[in-house]
Amino acid sequence: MKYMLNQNCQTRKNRIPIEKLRHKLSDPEFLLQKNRTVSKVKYRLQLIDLKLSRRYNRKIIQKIEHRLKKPDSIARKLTKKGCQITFENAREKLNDIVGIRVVCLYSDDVYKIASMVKRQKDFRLIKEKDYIKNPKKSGYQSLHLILDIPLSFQEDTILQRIELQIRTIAMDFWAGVDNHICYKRNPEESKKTERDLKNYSAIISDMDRQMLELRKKVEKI
Ligand code: 0O2
Repeated sequence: MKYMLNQNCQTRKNRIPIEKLRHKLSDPEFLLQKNRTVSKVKYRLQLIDLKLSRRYNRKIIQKIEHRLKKPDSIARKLTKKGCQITFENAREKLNDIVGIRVVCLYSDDVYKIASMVKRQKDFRLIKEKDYIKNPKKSGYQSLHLILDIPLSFQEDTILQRIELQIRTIAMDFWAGVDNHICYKRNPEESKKTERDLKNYSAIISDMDRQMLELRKKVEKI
């Protein structure tokens, strides 16, 4: 998905709503909830890694990282969806204000991790997007799980929406380069780069497949 809006979305019309958004996103209670959600999910992922690493006798999860979406990026996405730039719309319409990413070596590990995440009794799976089986037009590959994570305080439980991206190191490398040089830029500027990246995505997918075959051969020996 490409945006024609400028990178920071700071048109004169948007400046005030973005400033209001920025203010609400820096509210201590909001930040505490988001940080607690990230800690909770990371803790489960670390447990999943322990269990899988013991079962398969090798390290399964290579990297876990997270980010809170920045006000400019939220504004850009809401504008793209045709919504007004408000805190309420950000909470209701966006799944990825909290984004957590898990990176592993092999493509079959992606599904092992996803299956364990889906078995967490208190996590609610909202949507699954398999951009590995069906890569995006850009060539982007990753498995996305949209989840609701419960947070409890006294008698109340609130659900926190997150987007969990699970992918191989190769897919992560591709997405990193795409993010740097192509994603969210004016498509007219980068037609050739887009084509190149799409070709490299196919190469990366082939490389992932070959590495998996190699691992399976070695495991047989
Ligand atoms: P950033 O920088 O991560 O904040 P939806 O409302 O679910 O229909 P959404 O959320 O755009 O629409 O879903 P989608 O298309 O699954 O994309 C979610 C995220 O996946 C993006 O978030 C990117 O992180 C990543 N992504 C999707 N397509 C591409 C791509 O072509 N290249 C790269 N590098 N990453 C991609 P954001 O908010 O766009 O960006």
